[in-house]
Amino acid sequence: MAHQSTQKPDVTLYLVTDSTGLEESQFLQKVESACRGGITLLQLREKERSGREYLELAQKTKAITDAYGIPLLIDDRVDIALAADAAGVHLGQSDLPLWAARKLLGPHKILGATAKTVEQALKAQEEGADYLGVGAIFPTTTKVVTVLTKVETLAEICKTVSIPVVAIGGLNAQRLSVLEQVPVAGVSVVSAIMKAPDPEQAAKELKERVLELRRGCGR
Ligand code: TZP
Ligand code: MG
Repeated sequence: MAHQSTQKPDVTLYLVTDSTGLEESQFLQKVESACRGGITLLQLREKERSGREYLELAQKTKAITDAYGIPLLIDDRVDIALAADAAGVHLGQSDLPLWAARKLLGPHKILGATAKTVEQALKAQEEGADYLGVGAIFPTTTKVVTVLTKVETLAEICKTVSIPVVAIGGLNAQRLSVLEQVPVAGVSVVSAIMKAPDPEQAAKELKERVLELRRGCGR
């Protein structure tokens, strides 16, 4: 059995970024606004940049998240995470296997994994994942290849694993009510913050809602 990281990420409100259609300065402003609004974790998610561009944006993003004490994770790319000295990576089912990522990253970095079934969730936990992203719970307008995950499956995963589980996909403040009674550790969003007119305010509202939900489950 692989080991989880020595770091325990706070996944309460987890922003996954999308810089599509934004000038770099606009993007970084949104990131900073979300940080002010109280996000607890940030994943830089870039699918179309070269390695060099991805690293440059990671360094600029990290300058902001560091100032707010928010860990920065990198989607897909262990090399970029290491070069930028990010807090860790998020890996999907077709990225590097978790054991290989852990081997490269060492014991202190955060390893997140996508899981859509109880089997995948258990395997990821076994391989040392520190948290699981589960979804898409609702159809999403963010560019992603994904299938929907039932709320019942999400609940089953939460009951089965001991690492934190985060719901993702089409979630916003209104839709969070589907998670009442589902013991998720947190919620992950892209559009609800990145496309909000005021990301700071959107993050504040979402965080309040997530904390309320968790209290509803006695956590
Ligand atoms: N993985 C599953 S759904 C999704 C990812 C990266 C995108 C979620 O984006 P949004 O805008 O919060 O629906
Ligand atoms: Mg991936």
